[in-house]
Amino acid sequence: MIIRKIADIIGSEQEVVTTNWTSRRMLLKSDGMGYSFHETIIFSGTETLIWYQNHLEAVYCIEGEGEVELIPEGTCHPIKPGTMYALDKHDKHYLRAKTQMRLICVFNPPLTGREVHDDKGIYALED
Ligand code: 9YT
Repeated sequence: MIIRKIADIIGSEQEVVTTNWTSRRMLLKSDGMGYSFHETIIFSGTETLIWYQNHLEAVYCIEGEGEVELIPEGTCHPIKPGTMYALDKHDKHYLRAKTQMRLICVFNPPLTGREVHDDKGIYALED
């Protein structure tokens, strides 16, 4: 069994901080679960271009408000506590945070640890 506490992840190698968000990566590829599991904080007022061409991601909002806009369709979906979205088709989108948002995120294949978006919003596959 693996037991981890968010307080031990914050500020460690398993937290990745960017301009728009911070990602506390609680389970990674090396843990052997077949997925990675993160708590992500999206900073208030930010807009992030995301296009996970190499990963599937499910996102569950537990705090804050924002929206997802699909590209190029322009369809917008409000995100608030209790809403989950799953990027089952490698959907390109903008994630906008009206307030700070706390999201629980699961990635398949699992992240290895230090991934950040490239200029197209993609996480590279590290192997
Ligand atoms: C919702 C989303 O994908 N935000 C970007 C960060 C990502 N969740 C991560 O690496 O934890």
